[in-house]
Amino acid sequence: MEENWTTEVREKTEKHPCYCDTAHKYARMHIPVAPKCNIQCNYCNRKYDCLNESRPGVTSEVLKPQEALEKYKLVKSKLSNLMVVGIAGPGDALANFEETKKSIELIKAYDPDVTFCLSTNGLMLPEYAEEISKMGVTHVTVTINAIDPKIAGEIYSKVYYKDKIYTDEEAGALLISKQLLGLKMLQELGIVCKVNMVMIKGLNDHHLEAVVKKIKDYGVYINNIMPLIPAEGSKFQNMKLISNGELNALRKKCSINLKQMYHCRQCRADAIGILAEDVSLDFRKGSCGNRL
Ligand code: CLF
Ligand code: SF4
Repeated sequence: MEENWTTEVREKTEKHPCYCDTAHKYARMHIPVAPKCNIQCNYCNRKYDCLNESRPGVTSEVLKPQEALEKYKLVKSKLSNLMVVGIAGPGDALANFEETKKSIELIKAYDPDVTFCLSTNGLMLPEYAEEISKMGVTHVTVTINAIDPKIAGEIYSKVYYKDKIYTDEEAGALLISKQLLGLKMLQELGIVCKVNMVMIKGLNDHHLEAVVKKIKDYGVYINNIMPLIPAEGSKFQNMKLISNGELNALRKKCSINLKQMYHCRQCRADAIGILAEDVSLDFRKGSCGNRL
């Protein structure tokens, strides 16, 4: 809820290119420090040395926290409009909590004013919400694709939680309960929340409106419905595509309940720059800053 935000959080939101549709001139930098994941989404295929694909889960490299700091210093020296450091994989930010925490601490010590943004499937949010708030994270994205455990069970094949593996509906129910509790905690902590959703034809496309209605009560600030990218090698690689018309019709319907994001670029885990132009190529190993 916006009434829980501090002035600083409010100002940072106005300069966050994913949370504010008039902030497109500001840049974000993803630091790919989180390779592991604690669930298996059927649409996911992570690639760690991928140069030519642009979608979530791919990166040309995985960085250690110290390397992320060095890269941050370089990017900051070249991009005066850099406002946000995001951790968006290539796995899950909270399934790699030590690396996420260390990276934020190092960058925060170097640049206390930068906005920290995390993206997570939400499984570990109840465990870490308070700590990430103390670390200075002000913006968190949770990807929620269903609130019906049966539908969720068809989207996630496995959930790994506290040394146990959950599958099917049980996996779906566990993940949903953690996501909703996590959202509630974030809201109470004054963290700005975005919920991303992957729209999957024939699976959750008719269910997402109900998801949006549900999360509205959890103080979510903005909703980002994205079309499934059927990644090669993933279980959903042959799924039918959602058309732009279908996507925008759903967004329009959902906008009655929640502010919608229309400018997502479904970016890589190492994306850098303004949303309209990923310049991460300029900062990849062996080419750092060459084109700038
Ligand atoms: Fe990165 Fe995500 Fe933060 Fe933005 S991306 S962690 S909220 S700083 Fe943005 Fe990229 Fe869309 Fe994500 S355009 S995929 S919504
Ligand atoms: Fe892949 Fe993200 Fe799903 Fe993990 S949460 S399996 S990284 S899409």
